[in-house]
Amino acid sequence: MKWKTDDTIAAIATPPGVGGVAIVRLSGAAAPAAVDGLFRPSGKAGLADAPSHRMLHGWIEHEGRTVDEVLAVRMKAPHSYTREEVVEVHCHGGALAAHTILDLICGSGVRLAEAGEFTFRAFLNGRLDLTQAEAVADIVRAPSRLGLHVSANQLRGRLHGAIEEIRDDLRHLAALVAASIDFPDEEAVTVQREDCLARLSRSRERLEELLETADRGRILREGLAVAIAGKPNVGKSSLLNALLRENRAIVTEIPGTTRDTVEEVAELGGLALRLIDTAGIRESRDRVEREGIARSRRAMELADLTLLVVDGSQALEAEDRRLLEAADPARTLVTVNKRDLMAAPLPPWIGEVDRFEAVTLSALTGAGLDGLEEWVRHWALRDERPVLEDALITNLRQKHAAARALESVEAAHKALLENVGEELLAVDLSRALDALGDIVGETTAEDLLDRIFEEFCIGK
Ligand SMILES: Nc1nc2c(ncn2[C@@H]2O[C@H](COP(=O)(O)OP(=O)(O)OP(=O)(O)O)[C@@H](O)[C@H]2O)c(=O)[nH]1
Ligand SMILES: [Mg+2]
Repeated sequence: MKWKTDDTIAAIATPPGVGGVAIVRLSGAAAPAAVDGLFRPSGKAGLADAPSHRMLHGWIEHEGRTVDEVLAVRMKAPHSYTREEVVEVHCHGGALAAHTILDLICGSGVRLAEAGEFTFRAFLNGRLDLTQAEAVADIVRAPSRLGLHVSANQLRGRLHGAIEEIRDDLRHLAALVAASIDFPDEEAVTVQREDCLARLSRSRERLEELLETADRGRILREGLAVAIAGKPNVGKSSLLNALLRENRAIVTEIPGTTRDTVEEVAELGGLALRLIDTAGIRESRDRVEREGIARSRRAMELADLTLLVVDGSQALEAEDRRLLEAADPARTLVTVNKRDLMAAPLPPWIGEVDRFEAVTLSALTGAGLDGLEEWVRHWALRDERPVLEDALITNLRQKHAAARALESVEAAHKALLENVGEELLAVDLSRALDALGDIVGETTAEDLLDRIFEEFCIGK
């Protein structure tokens, strides 16, 4: 591990800029003494004698000069975020007071914390598992109300708890298998075969359920990437503007107006949407336009969902048809635009696109926009309730590890059914347990841990 963990670290925990309060945070055995060296409490006790979690009022002084009026609080080990001695100094906001205090503290044998180092210590000292540490970073960056909700649940240990339940079953099995190998006469696995099969089935089902949540978990955490694509002049940029309720992208009656992709975030009922308006797709000789079109195609490939916009007041053209043929119905919504110009509620060609779900609307008047929004929200969340209250897999790291665990549980199940012997069963179980250990951070490789904690901000 790249970080030393037996020293005391300090950082400013609040964001830079002018504000009411800034917080300098320290963690490690030397924290109370380091602050006491500068702190003149207005009461009797300094931090060394202070009860845990009690705010003390006083002044930070250095060489006879007053630096700031502050509140200082000590959180005694192990009742702190890192489980170490933690001290926070709440001083006035703005850059100077906090920086001066941090400077003075670091002069007294304390070093500056790296990004994520407090949370890393919390993880190392067993205060948080890896899923909870990831949730801390996600809460700081949550793009939407639902994203925050999902991450807060994860911090409370929803995913951790779900993984631990599966591990308990598998550990129990692994112990039985080990006993059977050591004491073959007692035939522990044979005697308890039904129970073993039941535990493996339960673990498999639970892992399958968890893996099913992975895409929605990620979408809630990061937001849903939505490409708005189609041939030129069908109203893609108008739709972006309508969804944003703001004139963000240029709209004109000239086909080929949008040259480059335009990305903006909108919030839809608590869900973050990353909307990507794209250049209209057609054959073109213009070099700039061709590059724009290549970007449009890439945006469609990378998006979770594509709104394939078609002009409902016109016949389908070869360009529309090509796009429809290439689109994946599972993640494409045919968005029939310019409803205000249509003679009938549906365009005459609607039967030709019945592989897809479709909505009709007018980006110009806003009619039908709510129907589109409702559809998108439902597509992303399906039945919102159970999803939001459940344990969710929220990132690729967790998803890959869960998939590995499932594979090994399935192999173990097969091994038991086919009576291939306890040794092979033991291998499968130990692989499954390792994969689950990776999710919670017990068996995770050091360089991976380094990378995860590097993504945190300073002071967290
Ligand atoms: N009547 C009507 N006109 C619309 C509607 N949506 C867009 N338009 C008009 O269609 C023209 C093209 O709109 P844009 O939003 O620029 O179309 P686009 O698909 O982004 O076009 P490119 O960027 O060239 O690919 C403009 O004149 C819009 O005002 C609609 O729902 N009804
Ligand atoms: Mg456009």
